[in-house]
Amino acid sequence: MENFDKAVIPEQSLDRDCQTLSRHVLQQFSNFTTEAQDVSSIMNRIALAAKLVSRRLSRAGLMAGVLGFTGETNVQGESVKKMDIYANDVFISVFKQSGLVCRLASEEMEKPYYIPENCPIGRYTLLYDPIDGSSNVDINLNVGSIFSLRQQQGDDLDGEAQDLLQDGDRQIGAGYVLYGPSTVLVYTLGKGVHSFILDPSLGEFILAEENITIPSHGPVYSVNEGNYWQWDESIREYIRYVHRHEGYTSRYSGALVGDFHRILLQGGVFLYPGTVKKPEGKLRLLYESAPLALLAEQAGGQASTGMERLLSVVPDKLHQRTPLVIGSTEDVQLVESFIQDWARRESEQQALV
Ligand code: AHM
Ligand code: MG
Repeated sequence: MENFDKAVIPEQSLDRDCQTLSRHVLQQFSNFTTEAQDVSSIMNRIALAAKLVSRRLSRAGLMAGVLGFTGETNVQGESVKKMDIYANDVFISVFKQSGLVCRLASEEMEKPYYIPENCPIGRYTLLYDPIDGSSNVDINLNVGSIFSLRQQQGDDLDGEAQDLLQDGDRQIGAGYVLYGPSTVLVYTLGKGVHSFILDPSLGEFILAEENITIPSHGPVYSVNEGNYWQWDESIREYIRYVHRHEGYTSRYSGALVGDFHRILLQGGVFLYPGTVKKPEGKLRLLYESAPLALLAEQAGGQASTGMERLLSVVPDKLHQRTPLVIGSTEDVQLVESFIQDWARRESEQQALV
């Protein structure tokens, strides 16, 4: 008979159970500095916002006023969902009176939201997409939130937030929350990529996997093929290539966070190229593509516009869009080779005219 008195608790699982997000964030810093404490507090607030959004999503179909559109259009010209507004406001409210961030910039707001009471001390700006993939909300499929943390530079007295118009290497940290069967938070502070799962019984994000690496190649290609008719010939050539070769499989959920998460864990490539209607693609650089690009690189993968490294792109405006090719190194490079070969052939032909 088993001796229950001497039950051995494996050390690894005890340690894992205790590894909360805030402890993990502090461990990313070598000293217990003000910066370490601030960033840890910011991550805690993001985690709180994620819990509030997760709770509302889990009961969305049971509550009035959660699903559907507000009837408004945002600065991007897109129809706004009630969940977009709720989640946008949640991020604002968790950072009010925090003394942590002075500005919040999001997909849902034309200009950054200033928190004047934080401004004398808040040295950071949070950029975020409160609900990514919001077309999935009403049908109970996965959605996400994306965030990016930058150091504020200068006083921004004119309220134009010009200092945000810099390349993606300026990000101090980035991550996303995936609201799926479980709620997962993935983040980087430039020292690897780590994932946490929300344990609803504890109300805590608990470490699931440290130092995640993207396989150098994967079978998945993730793209909205309904846009085929609007793509450049280079992208069509790439899609014909994967159709004609064994070993590829298509997965596209309509929510970037979910599609990226699959690729982070299993390898492959996600692309949202330019289209006839949207030559710069659909995805926004500062709070969608650049944070995921930082995660991709930190996990050993790549992110590109097709023509250049995504993290090197300097935007002209807050809501700038860029084409995005992201995921496993070999797969991103294959897509790039189609785009760049086509561009080279085009310019050679032009030179002949
Ligand atoms: P959103 O943040 O307004 O929801 O838009 C971004 C989403 C991405 O999550 C997703 O990859 C893409 O838009 C889907 O767009 P499409 O329906 O054109 O394929
Ligand atoms: Mg989005």
